[in-house]
Amino acid sequence: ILQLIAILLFNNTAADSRQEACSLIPEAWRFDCYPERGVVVTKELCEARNCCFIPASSPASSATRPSRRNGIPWCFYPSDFPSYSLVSLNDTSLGQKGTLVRNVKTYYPADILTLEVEIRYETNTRLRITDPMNSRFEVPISVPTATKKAESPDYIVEHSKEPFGLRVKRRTTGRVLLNTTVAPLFYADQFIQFSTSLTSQFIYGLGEHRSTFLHDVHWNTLTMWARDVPPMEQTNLYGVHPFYLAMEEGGNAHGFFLLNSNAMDVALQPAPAVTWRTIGGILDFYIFLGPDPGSVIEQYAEVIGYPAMPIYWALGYHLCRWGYNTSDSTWEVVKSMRNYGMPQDVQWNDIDYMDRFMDFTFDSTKFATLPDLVKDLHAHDQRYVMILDPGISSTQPEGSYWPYDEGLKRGVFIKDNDGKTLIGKVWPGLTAYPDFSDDVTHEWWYDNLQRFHQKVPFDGLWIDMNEPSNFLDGSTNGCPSNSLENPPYTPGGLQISISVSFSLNLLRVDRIVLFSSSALKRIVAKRPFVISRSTFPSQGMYSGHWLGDNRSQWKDLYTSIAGMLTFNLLGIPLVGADICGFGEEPQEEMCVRWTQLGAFYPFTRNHNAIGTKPQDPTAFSPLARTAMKQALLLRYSLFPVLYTLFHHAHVHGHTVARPLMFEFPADVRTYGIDKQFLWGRSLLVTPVLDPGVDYVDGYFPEGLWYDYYMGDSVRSKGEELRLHAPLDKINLHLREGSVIPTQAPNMTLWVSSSQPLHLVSALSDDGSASGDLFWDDGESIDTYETNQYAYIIFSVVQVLTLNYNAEATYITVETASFYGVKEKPSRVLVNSQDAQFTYRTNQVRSEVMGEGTHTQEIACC
Ligand SMILES: *[C@@H]1O[C@H](CO)[C@@H](O)[C@H](O)[C@H]1NC(C)=O
Ligand SMILES: *[C@@H]1O[C@H](CO)[C@@H](O)[C@H](O)[C@H]1NC(C)=O
Ligand SMILES: *[C@@H]1O[C@H](CO)[C@@H](O)[C@H](O)[C@H]1NC(C)=O
Ligand SMILES: *[C@@H]1O[C@H](CO)[C@@H](O)[C@H](O)[C@H]1NC(C)=O
Ligand SMILES: CC(=O)N[C@H]1CO[C@H](CO)[C@@H](O)[C@@H]1O
Repeated sequence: ILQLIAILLFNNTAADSRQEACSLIPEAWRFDCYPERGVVVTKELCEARNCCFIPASSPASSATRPSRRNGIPWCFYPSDFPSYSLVSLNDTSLGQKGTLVRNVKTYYPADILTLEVEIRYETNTRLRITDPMNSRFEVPISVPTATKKAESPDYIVEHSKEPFGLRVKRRTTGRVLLNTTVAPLFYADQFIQFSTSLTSQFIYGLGEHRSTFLHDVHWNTLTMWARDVPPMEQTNLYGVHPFYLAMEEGGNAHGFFLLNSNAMDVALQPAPAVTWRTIGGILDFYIFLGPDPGSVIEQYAEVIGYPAMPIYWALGYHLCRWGYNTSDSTWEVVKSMRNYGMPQDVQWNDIDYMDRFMDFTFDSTKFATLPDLVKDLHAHDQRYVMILDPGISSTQPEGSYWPYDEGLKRGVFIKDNDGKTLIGKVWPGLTAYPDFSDDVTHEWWYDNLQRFHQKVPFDGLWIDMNEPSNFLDGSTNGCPSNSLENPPYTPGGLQISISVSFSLNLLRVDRIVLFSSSALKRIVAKRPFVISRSTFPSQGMYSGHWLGDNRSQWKDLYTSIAGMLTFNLLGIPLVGADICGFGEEPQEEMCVRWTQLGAFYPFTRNHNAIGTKPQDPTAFSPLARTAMKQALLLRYSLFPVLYTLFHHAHVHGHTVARPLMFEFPADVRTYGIDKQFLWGRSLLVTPVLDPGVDYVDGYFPEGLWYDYYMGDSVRSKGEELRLHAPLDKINLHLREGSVIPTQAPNMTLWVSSSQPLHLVSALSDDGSASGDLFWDDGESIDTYETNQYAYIIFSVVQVLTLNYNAEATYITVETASFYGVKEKPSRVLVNSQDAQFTYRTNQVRSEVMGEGTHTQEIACC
């Protein structure tokens, strides 16, 4: 008996001290040991995992997360939870290679007990940590390979052996960018998990989600698994981008990229810390050292691939809707746009053009005049884009539908476990899905596009439903029952049909987009234009993106800015939301405000759902129409600026639509801003996002800012200013020290882009400014790579000087304006000759034409 009591006492003491150790872990640092959803985690369940159980004092608030209070997990890892240990570590030519061993199995099936880890010092600003030994699935995108260890890396890598953990520090500041010791590492066949502390609560990226630009770290789990669903909060959407940008103290920034395409959860918690939890693939990640936010994105682009240089008309105004119903009614809208002098470069069709929603067909009665419409568009220097979905109708009589018959013959369709063509369901009814991982499919896709192009000479492609979407749960045969279909852990707030989408989604690299882009390139022999709904890292090399099926609501107008900025971080700068909203009907005022903001989306398209009233600019009152026209003309006049920004995205990985924090990383007040943004470094856009107001509040970082229209200046100490914003105005400001090239706008970019330049210089206090222009024929492939482009650098130091390469001599400058000129100058000289000029307070405007075909120097002020 005595012995027994002693044992009981001893046990109690152990339990007590365990409990005490658990309670010492601060709430913000509790890493969830029971992330499975829909489970009420009891003490028994939790302790079966050897985890700490501390229920919150007040009852659980949410029915869907029954074991948390305000998100704080009740069941969390103790600090001595078993993990891997490092048993050897050797130097390699690129860094180090180590072996990790786990002695205690976890509660997930198929633990991988021995792992290798390779630490590659790839460049001074890029560290890669990967698993070199595995024979598991790896994402098939090509990434740069380093051949020798970086000589003076900006980072220091440290490790702990038992339990194994890695720490990465910034050399200059000692700041810990990564510390994986904060929670145990799991590496089972279908459950891989690791955590790290974060440098701050300022974390961005992790697309695609409907959220603010700055993520909330208060127990916020973001799921990634491409999925066809109208954007809602707290759920996985069309795109998968396991990348974040994080801020450090003092304005430094770094990036983290997990190269993994399986379904995953990314759980943020206020420590601040993050947990990555994926159900397949390998651990393979990068850290980018920046040190400023823009450099982080450049370093990320170097790995995933630089964005494509868009064909010029991609940057014009696009008009689309679902429910035009006939080619003639589509044509009517195009004509109406022309009648009102409304800029439009591209007309689109949604699925209505198809014969019973089948790819590579058009309805021969309702869309009989489609080929003529496309000819007419071309005759007006306009372009045509139509939708295509990956699903191919599988129910047509043999011999009547070439895409399916030929696809079967060539074996391009995905097969089920029994080797039969897997049949799902999309718009045309039952469908087969092409296997886009296969090169045979590539050629078949090209043949289909080529055959259709002979009937309807389209100019670009809109790829929809490529998550891929499937209206069935699984296939016509349901879902097979195996471990892939029933993983031990299922990421996601909503039930995900892992089933068939697993095999379709496994590759998760949108090869349909790659195939469409390369086929288009062969067919039209110009830069391909492809817009895709589903996205993955590296896709910016081939396509742009629209933000999906949003609604005509003020809130969606606002969240579109976050979506646009996030995709600029993710290497897909050609992005925009459906202007005026896709679902529901917009109020006129909102549609005007949305068109004004949309004029500053890198990709600007108005699109509307079926069964709703028309929302193209000509459908509104003269007042609204005029305001929309003004906004679009403004965009067209700024085309040289936008085109040059895309050049820098293509060549350097710069963002186009840019968060303020990128230009002012030392100013913490810019970190959360997602109601304003910049084009490049110097054009500040402050849209109205609320109904019934004629003003807008905007934050102006410290410095001198000029009203774009009038040249009036404001000097900000870093403060919020109230701006006048009547319905026909979007506020636009030029940052001091910038020169931007503009052109007289017209109804198509083809016409306006042949106009001479008007230069606007916004002088800084010391009278200096600079800017540049990239220019080429707008459509040939690889003009930069083959030196077929003009490039001009504008710089003002008392004199505005133009430095240009030989290809630029045909470009003419018509006028030049200078903002910030305090006194009226007595003369303005162009290439040493007196020129005409006007002066208004703060602004000199000078005629330049007539001084020869091109200009080298304008001496003003
Ligand atoms: C490191 O070197 C030791 C001794 O040569 C060897 O046993 C071990 O397997 C090596 N480890 C790795 C990860 O290559
Ligand atoms: C890393 O995390 C562990 C566990 O929380 C902590 O003990 C350690 O101090 C951290 N290391 C650094 C360098 O921050
Ligand atoms: C197109 O058809 C839909 C559904 O049949 C209808 O609701 C809509 O009004 C039609 N649109 C036009 C422009 O005729
Ligand atoms: C387009 O250019 C033509 C010819 O120069 C001009 O008459 C017309 O007014 C311009 N259109 C717009 C919308 O500025
Ligand atoms: C329903 C909804 O809001 N959808 C999208 C609309 O556009 C914004 C930004 O574009 C997206 O973030 C939303 O997810």
